[in-house]
Amino acid sequence: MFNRFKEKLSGFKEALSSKLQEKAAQKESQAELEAQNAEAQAMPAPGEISKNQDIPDKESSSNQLTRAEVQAASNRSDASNSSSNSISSNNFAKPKPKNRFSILDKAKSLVFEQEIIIDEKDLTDPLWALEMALLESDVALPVAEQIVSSVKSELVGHRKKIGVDTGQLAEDALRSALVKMLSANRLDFDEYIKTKEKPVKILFVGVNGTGKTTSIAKVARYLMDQGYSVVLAAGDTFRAGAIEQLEVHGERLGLKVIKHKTGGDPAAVIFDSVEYARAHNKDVVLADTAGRLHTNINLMDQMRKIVRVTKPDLLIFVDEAIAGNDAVERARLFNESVPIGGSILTKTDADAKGGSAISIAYITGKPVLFLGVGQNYPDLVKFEPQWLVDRLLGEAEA
Ligand SMILES: Nc1nc2c(ncn2[C@@H]2O[C@H](COP(=O)(O)OP(=O)(O)O)[C@@H](O)[C@H]2O)c(=O)[nH]1
Ligand SMILES: [Mg+2]
Repeated sequence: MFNRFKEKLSGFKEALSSKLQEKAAQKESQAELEAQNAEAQAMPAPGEISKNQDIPDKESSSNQLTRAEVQAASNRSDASNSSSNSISSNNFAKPKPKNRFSILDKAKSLVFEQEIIIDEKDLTDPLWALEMALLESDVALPVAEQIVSSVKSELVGHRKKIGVDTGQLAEDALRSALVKMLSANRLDFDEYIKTKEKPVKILFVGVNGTGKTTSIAKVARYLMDQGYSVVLAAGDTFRAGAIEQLEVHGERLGLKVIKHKTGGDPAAVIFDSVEYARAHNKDVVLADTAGRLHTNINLMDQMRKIVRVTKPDLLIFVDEAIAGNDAVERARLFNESVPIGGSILTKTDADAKGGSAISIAYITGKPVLFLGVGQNYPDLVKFEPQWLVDRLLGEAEA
């Protein structure tokens, strides 16, 4: 699940990491320079050393010891290379204190503890990498832009300890941007069903083969598990075999399926189903419809008529996550044609990119209600931003 999405995001993490490392390195060498300057100022000039020699100073005596050692080393190198003589004696003229490295190490560790402040300039490359990763993962353009701007405002001005993991920083910013994005349009399906006058009429629409009929069976099972009674309406009268397919599910689930003949009027089937539900005190009617392409004017007109006549309480658009941007575009067009109340994205289990799951609610302005994650009845997950983001960012297995 979403393997390509995770792969693509590594570019963003790496770009941010290398930018901040560069910045930290600059700060480190600056601190090193400052430490050296401070040390040079603190060191007495060679002439002053002899003047001050009568002052018993632990540090300067240790310095002298060092000089003796350096002299010995220098003599040894003189023997093998006479040209280095002047250099060695030059070095000798500017003795280094024994604790030089500890000062430097201290300076470095202070830098390590120090913070760098992330500014907009640091983010140009990483955010470009992020936008590319999102677009390549089939996230719709306006959605990718929104995420990038949200990540940017999260990171700009952020104070980061130099020693703190940059990958985590990148991930946290993205996580919060995604959760924010996915939380924008929510509808609690359970609460909706609970409070709605019965029977609740739910109509499923979408293109062919995306998983409408399977999703109806899954939602039926989901509702039955909560104690609701359900009737199925075989509103796909268009395709031979569609009625039988729903009947098989009805049999397995022990549910009444209301059907007419193939080629019959779908609105009439749904109307009868609602009548049946009323007469038998059933809680929910789940109505199937024929798959239709958003480009087929006749079928889209037929769908509008079904909606006009049957007046569903909730119209659910079903599409497959693996269709990526196509699914999002279809959702947009269906939503313009009929008032969809939410979506179900199926085949998320087979989706490597995650783009449609991220984009669809934002583009339609309507919530994702469920994700299909397999072919069996329990393979239906109530949509939760956190659940999805955990899987998109690879912190939870599918
Ligand atoms: N892997 C997977 N397959 C699914 C999922 N939902 C539906 N399918 C399969 O998709 C195919 C088409 O489903 P169907 O319900 O007939 O689509 P419809 O034409 O829209 O009614 C079937 O083989 C289903 O088993 C899902 O969430 N995951
Ligand atoms: Mg079907």
